[in-house]
Amino acid sequence: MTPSKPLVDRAVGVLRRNDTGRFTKPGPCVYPFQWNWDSAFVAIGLARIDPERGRAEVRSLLSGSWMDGMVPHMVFHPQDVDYAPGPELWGSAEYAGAPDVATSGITQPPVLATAVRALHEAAPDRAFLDEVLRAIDAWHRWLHRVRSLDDSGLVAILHPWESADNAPRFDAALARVELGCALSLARSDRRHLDAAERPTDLEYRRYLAIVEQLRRCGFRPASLGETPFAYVDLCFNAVLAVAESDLAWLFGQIGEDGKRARAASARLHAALAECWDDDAAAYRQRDLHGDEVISDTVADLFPLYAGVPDERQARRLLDECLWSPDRFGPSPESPWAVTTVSKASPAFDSRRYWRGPVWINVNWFLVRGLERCGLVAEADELRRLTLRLVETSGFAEYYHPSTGEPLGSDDFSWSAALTLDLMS
Ligand code: 2M8
Repeated sequence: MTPSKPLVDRAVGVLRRNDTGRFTKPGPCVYPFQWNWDSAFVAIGLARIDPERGRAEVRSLLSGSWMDGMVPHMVFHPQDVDYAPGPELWGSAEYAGAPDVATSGITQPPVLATAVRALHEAAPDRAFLDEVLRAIDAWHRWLHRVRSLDDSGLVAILHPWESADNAPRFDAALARVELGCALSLARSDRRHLDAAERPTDLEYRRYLAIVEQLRRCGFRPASLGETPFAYVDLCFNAVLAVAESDLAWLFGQIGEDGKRARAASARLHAALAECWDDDAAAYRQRDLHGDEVISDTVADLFPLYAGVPDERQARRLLDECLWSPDRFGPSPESPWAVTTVSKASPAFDSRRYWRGPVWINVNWFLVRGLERCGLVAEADELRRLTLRLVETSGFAEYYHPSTGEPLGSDDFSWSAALTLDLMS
């Protein structure tokens, strides 16, 4: 593909403007701190234009690592900014093993190893690998140690903020979370964005109630069954499967065999394959306190990203779900894909955050997945559609699937960064 110069320049401009010098803000006003997978996506984009700056992004994220290995979902580098709920929600300084910088007490999908691989492929730097691989390995080990459910290798998320916030697949599990939370419901997002594009106050009260309960056990529950919210998210697990395989590859680059990571990836791969539902042509999700279900959200398709489906399954997943005009794919009335929730689902909402709009990171994962499963022409088609969307509507946080209207934050870093990767 021939890169269109202005789009590249515009994407680079967004990353430069959101660069605080130490880390890249996800968005100019709404998201002024450092988020975990946002920084990984940013580093994937920076690999294409400025690998040295990409390495700095990784370093600053890892400066928030906890002693036990967790890389938190947010790092609150000291700044005077308008953001709530901020560091006081988490009170990380009160907990043994927290870093000097204030952070959240939960994590996010581990895209980081994949970002480090992208940086290394763009500009090999052995010293950098020596510097960061142990910390990433410690994070992955932490996930298996602290978040494993059973021998399957699948891990649980303990908060919707560890994946796609208000996605309908979390509704039933979230509804079981008891309210009665003492924490204040201050929300800076409402000062910048339309309420119809964000989670509701009731969802926020439950998010805070989970944090309040997690704080009581120092964010490390003795048993996952006793936590207010625990969910086997296929997006998170597919990301981990790929990250483990990328980490094994990176260890190979420094002459180590990466055996643990390779085995973990293979185990996750096999466990994800077991989630296939042949009637639905998609994968089943599991709430720890409920039954396995087809959630009708795009996460049901995420094992594709890890190359899990066989040829027949990948074709069916594509035809019956991902590219189906009535489900997640483009249709004459709704030409922008992939929707984050099936259009056939009663929960579908074309404006509200993770409940329907199109997200660039989701499309990026799916392009990689289609390629991994040998559906190269289909990957190209999704890549073209995604680039047309950013060309038409700019680097929004998310997009209305019928009109392409930009929604959420403007000048969104990961939309710009992943555009750079999709164009290369
Ligand atoms: C969103 O999450 C934050 C809370 O962590 C929010 O809702 O305000 C999510 O889209 C999350 O995936 C993302 O990392 C973060 C920053 O872009 O925003």
